[in-house]
Order: sequence, then C-alpha cells, then structure tokens
Amino acid sequence: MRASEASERLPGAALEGAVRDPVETASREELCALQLERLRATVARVIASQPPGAARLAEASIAAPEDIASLEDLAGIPFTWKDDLREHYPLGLLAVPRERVARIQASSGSHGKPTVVAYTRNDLDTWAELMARCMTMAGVRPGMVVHNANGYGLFTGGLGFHDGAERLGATVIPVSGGFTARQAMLLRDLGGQVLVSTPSYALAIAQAIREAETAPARPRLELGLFGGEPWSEAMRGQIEAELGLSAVNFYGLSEMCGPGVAAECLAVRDGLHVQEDHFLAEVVDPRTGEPLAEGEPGELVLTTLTKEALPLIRYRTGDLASLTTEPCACGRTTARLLSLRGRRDEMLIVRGVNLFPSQIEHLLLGVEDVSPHYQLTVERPESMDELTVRCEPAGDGVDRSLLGERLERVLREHTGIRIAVEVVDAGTVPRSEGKAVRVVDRRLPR
Ligand code: DLL
Repeated sequence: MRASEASERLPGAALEGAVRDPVETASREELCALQLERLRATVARVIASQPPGAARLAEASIAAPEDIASLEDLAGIPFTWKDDLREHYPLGLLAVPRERVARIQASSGSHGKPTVVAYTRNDLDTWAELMARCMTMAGVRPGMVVHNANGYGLFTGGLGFHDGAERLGATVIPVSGGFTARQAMLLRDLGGQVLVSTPSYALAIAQAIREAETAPARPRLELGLFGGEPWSEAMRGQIEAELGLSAVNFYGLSEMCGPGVAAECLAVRDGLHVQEDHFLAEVVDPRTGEPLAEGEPGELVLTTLTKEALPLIRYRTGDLASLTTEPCACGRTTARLLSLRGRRDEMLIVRGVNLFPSQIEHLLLGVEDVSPHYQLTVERPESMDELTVRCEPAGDGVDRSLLGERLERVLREHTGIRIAVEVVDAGTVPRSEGKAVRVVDRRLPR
C-alpha cells in the first residue's frame, strides 16, 4: 500500500501498529543528539576493550570519545567489514569478558564459517525491547497468537521474534522451521493470528495449507512478519492472496542484533523504520565508500549505538538500499530504508547487464500462470555469466512451452538480454524451510 492510500485509512487505523516508545516520534534534532551521545559512549567502549576497533579509530585520529565533535565525524572512520569478523573468528572482537556473554547466535554463512555474534544480558534486553517495538509497529497486539516458524537455534530469526513477542505480551508458539505439513495443522488448531517466517517459507506453508485434507483449511491469520531474505512487492502480493493476511517486512542482520534493526509500520508500509536510537545508518557508494546523499541508492552501513558485547562501527552490511528522513504518514519520524533490493555480492553480471535475483522475481511474478517458486542457475562457460531461470506453472493445464516463451520475451524486454527459461513440473523447484537458495552458482572461482 502506498502512503497516500494509507493516510486516507489512518484515522480508523490509528491502532494499526501503535507507537510503543516516544523516541519513535522524536524530532530529528533530538534523535541526532541522542545518536551523538551514544556514538561517543560506543567509541569509549571500543577504545577501552576492542583492540582491533580501537586501532581503526586511531587511524582516524580518534583517541577519546571527545574527538567525535559531531555525527559528521563518523565519515572519517575506516569501515568494519565482514572479513574483520572472519579474521577474528569466533569471538576476537568481543568487547566484554567472555563470562559476561549471555548468548551466542550466528548467521548461516554461505561461504565457509558462520558469523558468530555475542550478547550481554543488557544486549538481550535491548533486543527484546526493539523486537517488541517493531512487532507493535507491525500491528501485533498483546494476547495475539504468534506462530513463529523461523528456525530456532543459531539463526536470530527464531529467538529474536520469540523474545519480542513475549515482551509485548503476545502468546508465542515456538514451532521453528520444518515439518511443513505440521505447520499447517498447528496454525489451524492453535489459532495462529501472526505468522513469522521467511517470505519463501510462508509460501511453502501456504502450499501445505492448501494440501491439508481436513477442513476448514483457512487459518485465522491476520498478519505475517517476514524477512531474512530479499522479496519483491509481487511476492508480497502472492503471499497476502494465498494466506489472507497483511505482510510486513522486517530487516536485520546478526552483526547488529538480528531482526529488529528496521521494520515496516502496518499503517503505511512504505519503507522500513530504522531503530535509530540503537543503530546509526549511512548509505555509501559501494565502490568508493563515499557517503551518498539522502535518497540515493547504495550500500547500507550501520553502527551499533548501544551494543556491549560486540560494538561495530561503520559496518559494511553488503545490503543495497536508500534512506529517507521524510516523516512517515504513520506519525513516526525515524529514517526509513527504501528499495531494499538485495546484497552487493548477489548482483549478477549477465552479458554486461547488472541484475539482482529480486528483479527477476518481480518480472516472473508479473506474468500470469507462474507460481512463486523459482531458482536461478548461473554458469560461466567462457568469460560471461549465463543465466537460466527455472520456475513452475501456477496450475494444471498450463502450456509449459508457451509459458516459457512468454517469460523469455518478458525477461528480454525488461533486461535487454536473452535469459533461458525452463518451466519445470510443479513441486520440482526445491522449497525452503528458511532462507531460500535463489541462485545456484556453478561458476568456477575466477
Ligand atoms: O536474517 C535477521 C533477520 C531474521 C531479519 C528474520 C529479519 C527477519 P542474518 O542471518 O545475519 O540475519 O542475515 C542477514 O539477510 O544482511 C540481508 O542480506 C538479508 N536480509 C534480512 N532481512 C532482509 C529483508 C537475519 N527484509 C542478511 N530484505 C542481511 C532483504 C534481508 N534482505
């Protein structure tokens, strides 16, 4: 839904995603003052107890918190990269004694070792509060039944939503991922009103609900809180139509806390509100690292403002987005992330054209008779990437070869290049129980 439609709906929808904390509607001056104070406290912590971080600050001639005169000074500090976390694997960047670590989580790490992150008791408390705030903003109310189908364990999506739901007074069902037929049964039997999962897993659950033999198959779902992977507006439309809920986008990464960094408000759903009292967001040119003006798309760089166990200054997320500080029609003043398209390293260069898997998703789902299950294969037989799209028809009786031709035409019209499409049997594309594997990369390392 766009902002204009939302504001027409606002009076009656004032309770849709209530404001939990006054900071969400603070003035920009108040927010910036709070950020500066907390940035200085973070710098003090890093100097005192995280030697690699302190060395980076020293490169920018910052030896004490007072050396940060304003938020603009941040731009002079060298970035922190995922490679820094890898180099100090598993816990070399810890800024507190190991005994003060209350929990460890990790991201799956598609290339080798996972990224291990740590929380103190206070960090966990802050995270739970942030999740309660984001979930409230997304329309979850105390007493609602939250069916959490994110994987429990090291993935932050499980325990992150769990703690947030408990904090706001909801009823949590910690189903975790997998056993998809059972998900459909439990959703119906336990009356889940809020589904939490990755967007791709929501589709697998929708399919299981359709296939469930017992009536009534339709659950009581009202809301879906989805994130952990890129998804297009077309995908949102499909999920909403299949599950009969309002789908709300959540963004986050383990290095910051997990989910809880930014989320949409249910009232408007036009950009994800960054929780700016805990994370300082910048957008930089992915190639040069130069800060970009508001609204320009680039790589999101985040600084933790309250983390104790693992403070990170100017962390290169790898995620591409833009930022706006325009106040939202929901009444919140926090900056919003727009056009979250995917990761820098997921960009494919096919015959000289830059493409993101999410763009392909958008184009595929714009064509009738295509189901939202798809996978891309990239190969590099010579010097250029070759892309094949594998997808499924939406129902029986679809002429697969005609559909394939139609899709190839649409992809060529919109991307300018020839992309091979294979329409395969329904159920053939692997279903995800967490983050979907959208790209199978058969390229040999260069
Ligand atoms: O995926 C945290 C999370 C869980 C967020 C559940 C939202 C919901 P990681 O496993 O560390 O943490 O993966 C983080 O996932 O850098 C993005 O590339 C991607 N990502 C997360 N949310 C979104 C989103 C969790 N809404 C990485 N849109 C991030 C696009 C997303 N990409």
